[in-house]
Formats: sequence, C-alpha cells, structure tokens
Amino acid sequence: MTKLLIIVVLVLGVLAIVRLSRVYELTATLRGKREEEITDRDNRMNARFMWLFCILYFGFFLWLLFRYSDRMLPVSASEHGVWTDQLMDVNWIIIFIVFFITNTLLFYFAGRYVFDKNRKAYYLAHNNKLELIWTVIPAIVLIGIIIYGLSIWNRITAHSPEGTAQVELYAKQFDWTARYPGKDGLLGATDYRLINDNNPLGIVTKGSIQTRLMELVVDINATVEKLKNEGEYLPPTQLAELIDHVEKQKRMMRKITNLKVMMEQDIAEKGEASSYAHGSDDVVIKEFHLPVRRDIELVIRSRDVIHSAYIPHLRMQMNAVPGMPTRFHMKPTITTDSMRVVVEDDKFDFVLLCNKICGASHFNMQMPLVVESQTAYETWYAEAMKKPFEGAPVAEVPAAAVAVGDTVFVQTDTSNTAVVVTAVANGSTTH
Ligand SMILES: [Cu+2]
Repeated sequence: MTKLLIIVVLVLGVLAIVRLSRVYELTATLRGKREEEITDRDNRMNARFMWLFCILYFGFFLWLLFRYSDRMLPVSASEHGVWTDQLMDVNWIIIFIVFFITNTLLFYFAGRYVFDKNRKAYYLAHNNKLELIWTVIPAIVLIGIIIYGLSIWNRITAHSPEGTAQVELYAKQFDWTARYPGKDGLLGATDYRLINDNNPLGIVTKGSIQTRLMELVVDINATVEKLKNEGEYLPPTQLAELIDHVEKQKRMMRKITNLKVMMEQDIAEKGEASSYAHGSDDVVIKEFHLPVRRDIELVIRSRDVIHSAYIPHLRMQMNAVPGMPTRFHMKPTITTDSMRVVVEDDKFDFVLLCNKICGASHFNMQMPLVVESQTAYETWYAEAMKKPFEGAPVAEVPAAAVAVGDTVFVQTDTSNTAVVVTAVANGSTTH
C-alpha cells in the first residue's frame, strides 16, 4: 500500500513539473521572450545546480558507503581469501581515487566556466604531451593491476602439494553430496553408468558393477517376460518401445561389462596404485566438515548441468562441470566457533552454495560447512567412517545376452578406451 502511494506521488510530481514548465513557457511568450532564448540568469542558475549536484552526488555516495558497509562479507576464513581481499581493496582504492578526481573535474568545469558572452573559448586542436599523459598513466596503472591480479591468481590456482587430502563435492539438481576417502586416503574411480539409489556418485567397485549388472538383467528379463506374455496384445508403438528398451539395456550391460574388464586389467597391472582399488571404503555423506589450518583439495563434479561450488566466507568458487572434475586447493583458517564470535552470531554457519542458476530449486542448493579443530574433525571422520560406501553385496549375475566381438567405447574419469568383449558367460568376462 505504501509502495502504491509512493508511485502515485511520483507520477503526480512528474505531471506537476510538466504543467509548471508549460506555465513558464506561456509567461515567457507573454513577456515577449522567445522560448529558446537563454539568458545569463539561466546560465548562472545551471552553474549553481552543477555545484549543488556535485555536493549531493558525493554526499549520497559516501552515505551509501558507510550506511551499508556492514553488508560486506566478514573477514576471510581461508588463507587465499586474505590475498583475494587485498587485491579487491587495492582495486577499490584505485577506483575511488579516479572516481573522485574525474567527477570533481567534470562538475568543476561545468560550474566554473559558465557561459560568458565577453569571453572567447580557448581553441585547442591537439597536444601531444597531454595525449601521452592520459594514455601512459592509465596504462601503467592497468599493467600494475593485471600483474598483481595474475600473481594472486597463479598462487590460488597452483597445483596442490603432493599428498594433499582430497574431499569431493558432487553437485546435482538440486543438492550437494560430499565424498571422503577411506583409510587408504584416496578417492576411488567413478563412472556415471553405475549410478543408482545405493551409489549416487557412481563409485566403481566390484560390488557396484555386479549390482548394476544384476539390476539390468532383472529389468531385461522382466521386459522380455512381458513381451512374451502380452506381446501379441500390445499396440505397435508400445511394443516397439519395449523392444527398444531391451536393446538399450543390453547396450548398457555391454558397456558396464567392458568397464569391469578395464577395472580388472588396471588392478592387475597397477595393483594398489590403480584408482579402481580405492572406492570401496569411500564415505559418501550429506555433511561437509573440514579441519582448520590443513591443506585441502576439493574435487568438484557435476551429474547433470553446470553448477558452481561457492563458499563465500572462504572466498572459494569453482564451477562444477559435467564430465570434467575441477579442483580447488585451499586452507581454512578460522573455525565455525571462532567465526561465530567474529560475526557476533551464535547460529552462524559457513555455507556451500550453488552459484550458477541451474534450475527451479537452484536457490535452495546449499549445504552447511563445519570448520573445526583437527581433533574434532577426526572424531567426526571416525564416526562417518563407520558407514563407508560398500558398493553392494557381490552376487552372481544371471545369464543375459551380451554380444561377443562388440567394440564399446568405455569412458571413466581416468581414461577413454575402446575395449573388445571377447567372451561373455554368466556376466563375467574372460580375456
Ligand atoms: Cu546448481
């Protein structure tokens, strides 16, 4: 209601000004003055308005600056965030100085050199010295900003030191899931084809492969059964759909069987160094904890569209791109408890947000982050470790049609390889 009143007042105000200016024009005509004629009085008034506007403009700017300065983020809770903030401050200072100098000059000239019919304007066509000054000075300042910015950028995006602990952040519409390595300290390989209810991140283990194959076989067999029993009564479109479905699931089985071959070969060749050997003890969890003052490498993945992992209080942001894991190396420096004291809010929590508009519930795609002491973190981690991702119980996969001699493109996080299925029997492959 108040808003409506304000709008009405504004509209009426504009209308009143329009009418007043019309009255002014009419009285000018009555006084025998031409409308477009500008008097010295008009010029002087304009000049005074320029001074007034200059004062109000800077006054309003400074008022905004002090009035809303508390809306800025509090002190950075990560090591690199302090560098980012310094870079930002240097840029602000340069921008403020240039802003005040240029705008003061703009209003000063307009106010000072008001039109005077006895004064002749100075004619200046070209001045090399001036051109040089206003080209070289901004160029030097810009080069300075770029070199400083690049040096900070290189420090932030540098490779993490060997052996840095990894934590995975997995984005999907519309939530985050974290994955912590198990006792081996290493995250296992993943493959999107293995994603199911028990394996939301598609971690590759013997068990998860068997479970997926099993699911596919059960689905194929059920569909074939349906085709056998009801096939002759089904409308042609539905029949075609069911046949397509069986073919699709069979292709998926071949791809997963090939993945299994790859996994077995890789483990046979590299042993414990194989990324396929580390998945079974990974912890998949909807909680996000980090120890304070420890180097961490965040590995960020997406299941569907581009998301962006954003932790504003740690000045951390990195896109989550489907099919391409991204990384961010950082070191938190302030615990959640200490930050609560800093911001004087005992309910404060660090938060991981999605900072790419990724769909209808983008606004709600967030997960609290707990930064805590090493001991508190270890206690939490030990508790989380009690529920590791186990793939699923390994079971015998019943027979299903997987063609021999098919070449299938196998894609994993670590490599892309074409594999030829040599023989298939009961879901296990000989090679
Ligand atoms: Cu998102």
